[in-house]
Amino acid sequence: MAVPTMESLILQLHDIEAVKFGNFKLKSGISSPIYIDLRLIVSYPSLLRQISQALIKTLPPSSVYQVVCGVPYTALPIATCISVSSDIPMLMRRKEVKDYGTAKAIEGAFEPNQVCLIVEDLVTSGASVLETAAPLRAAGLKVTDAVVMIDREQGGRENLAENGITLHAMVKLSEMVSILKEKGRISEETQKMVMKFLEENRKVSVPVVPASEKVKVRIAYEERAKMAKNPTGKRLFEIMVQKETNLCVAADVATAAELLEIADRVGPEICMLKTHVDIFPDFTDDFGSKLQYVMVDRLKIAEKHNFLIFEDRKFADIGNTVAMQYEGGVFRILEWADIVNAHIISGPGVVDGLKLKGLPRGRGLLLLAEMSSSGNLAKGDYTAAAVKIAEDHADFVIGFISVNPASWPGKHGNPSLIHATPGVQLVKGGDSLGQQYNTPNSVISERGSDIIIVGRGIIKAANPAEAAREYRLQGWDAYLMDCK
Ligand code: S5P
Repeated sequence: MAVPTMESLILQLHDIEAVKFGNFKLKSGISSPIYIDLRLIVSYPSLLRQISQALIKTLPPSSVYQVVCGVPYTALPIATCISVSSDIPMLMRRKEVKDYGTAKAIEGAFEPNQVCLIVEDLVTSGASVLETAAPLRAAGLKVTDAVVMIDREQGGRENLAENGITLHAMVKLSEMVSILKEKGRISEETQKMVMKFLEENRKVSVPVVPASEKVKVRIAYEERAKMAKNPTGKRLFEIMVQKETNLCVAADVATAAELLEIADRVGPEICMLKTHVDIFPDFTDDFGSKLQYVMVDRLKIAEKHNFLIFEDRKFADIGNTVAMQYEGGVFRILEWADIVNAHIISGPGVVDGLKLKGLPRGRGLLLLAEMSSSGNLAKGDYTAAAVKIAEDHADFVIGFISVNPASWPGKHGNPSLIHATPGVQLVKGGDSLGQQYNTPNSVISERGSDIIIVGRGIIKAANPAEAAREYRLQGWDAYLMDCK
């Protein structure tokens, strides 16, 4: 079957009202004289088929790719058509990763290092293509090219190129508008309005953050290392700079042996390893001697890779009790954890109690100022109280567990204090027990945090070391972008 002409495709899109002219409010809040809704094409199978053929023809003949993946949702049927007609297998990226079932971000069969072509309907900033490329790359696939029906010419091509992806567009928005004008579908006035709109909105940055929400330019971590009053807080900033990482892995694995293994594998990528030692069956009284052995070994791994150990104990009792819990019991946390954390529900005494034991050893404390789980109560005045307690104990408190520090009054707050944020995966989503996930870029850039804490996104990945590397690169890039 002959490949349809561009002109005929555009006229058909106009016929079915997938392209409309008027005054439309876009998701970003701006008003646009043109609105494109390509979801409609599923109702016109012949047009869908023609578009898929035209997209394949858009690629240079030398293109080599072993799999295709559509950006959910609009491009899924287009990718399916390309896959079926060219006999090239398809992959699907889950838009939201749930924690039940296999919890995979990518569905389908593939081999590492295979080249995956991304298919998209419309590119504005390129953010959604990048959101699909990230989990594909984390799974070991190579993403070098994206093919798209319409390029809105608003910076997507450049943003993608910066991330190693060449954009191939079937048609540019300006070309499409001029064809519609030539064919008498729109007036010259409308054409001018659209062109003016395009000119005025030439560059949409990635990610699309409303200017009013954007956090101020950051103070570099090396500067903040100098400001830190606590030696562990200072060291943490220094390690982040030396290793170019703001990644903390939450090593919530089943046994101490697995913890040691994962620590060694992800060690080069992280500034901090977060543990929950009370998960491990070998960390009971019965396993006292073994515990000691594991502790010694673990410290060796931490030294080898230069990261800090953060036991996520979430102390919450009165000062006297937490001091005993910190030092004693089976776990003897004070002996080996550089950093612990505490809820402030019991008031500032919890910090006094932990400080009594921790400060002489040069340890540091993070306060839970916000939480990532849905329906949690750590907000408003509670968060403000955590900030006040931290300021009052800046010799021992090194920072916060926070979720959206950019929304706090005073935004980043005291730059000597660090923000670490859990609930991070490569795609937004949640688990079946209330956990809520944001992407590394959103956490660092939009939410103004310093450290991404990633658990299952890394430890459940087929290759945790590679996944850790991907998270590290994304977290670090987001930080560098904000420093500019
Ligand atoms: O609010 C919080 C605070 C913490 S420390 N929400 C959290 O999820 N955490 C911890 O971060 C949680 O205990 C777990 O160890 C990790 C998140 O793991 P993931 O598998 O959901 O990434």
